[in-house]
Amino acid sequence: MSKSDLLYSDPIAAAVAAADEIAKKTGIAKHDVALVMGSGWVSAVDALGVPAFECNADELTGFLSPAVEGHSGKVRSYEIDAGDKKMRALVFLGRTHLYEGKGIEPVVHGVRTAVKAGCKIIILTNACGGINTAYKVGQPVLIRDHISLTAVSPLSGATFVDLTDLYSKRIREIVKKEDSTLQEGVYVHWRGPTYETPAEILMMRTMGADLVGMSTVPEAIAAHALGAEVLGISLVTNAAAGVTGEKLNHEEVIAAGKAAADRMGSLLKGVIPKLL
Ligand code: 8IG
Repeated sequence: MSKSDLLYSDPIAAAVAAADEIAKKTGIAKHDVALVMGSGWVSAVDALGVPAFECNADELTGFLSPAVEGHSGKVRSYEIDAGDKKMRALVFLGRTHLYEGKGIEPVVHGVRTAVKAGCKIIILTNACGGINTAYKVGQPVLIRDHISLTAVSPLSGATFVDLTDLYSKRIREIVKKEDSTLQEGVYVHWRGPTYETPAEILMMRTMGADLVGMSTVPEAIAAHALGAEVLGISLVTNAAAGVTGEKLNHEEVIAAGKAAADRMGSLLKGVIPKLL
């Protein structure tokens, strides 16, 4: 059986296997918090200092090779000073998306691995389109809730999972204490790889959505189902289709991410020690 067969036949066993490999490679039995760095967020992680460990994600059971520019596909471990104690952060630089067409399992494998590696808190970052016309490009927004327009769940079987506090209110309050200018919004998950039409953006706004992107939602569900607390932060890197009349492009996303990296980095560095 190849390393990715296990991902599809028994995804939880694959996550346990990858978590064991991380513990062996890092020499750290248990990590505390995981961060998934989306497009534009990768350089924000520099604020956490020098990693204690780094490997390519595809050296671990179940991880696919990266597909998108700005997603380098590395797994890192950081030691974080949290007053009198030390925390261990597991960082994924890049993620797998539904639009890659490999199914839902690889999309949620990173967060499942993180929970099995001990992480009780999962921080999901992304770059997204702003539907809410009050948002500016370069603005971070805390995800308060989501709408799944893919309706693809990482879960199967008759276990019914409550999602009323999916994006932990406790953690959102901690983050807002760190930066009182932060707003909250509702994130819509769109499969992609096409962006929306202007008519679809109008539909989403009418439904009560503020942000739109192609990630985060399946990972939040998978992490929550395994008992972790979830924080979602979106960086608005473009106005959604039809909002300004401009066309959308990936270079704009990367540039807005680079411009906001310092602010996002110090936000994460400030927040992480207060989470446990
Ligand atoms: I960055 O406008 C980024 N990701 N669906 N729509 C969708 N995903 C995105 C967008 C956007 N911008």
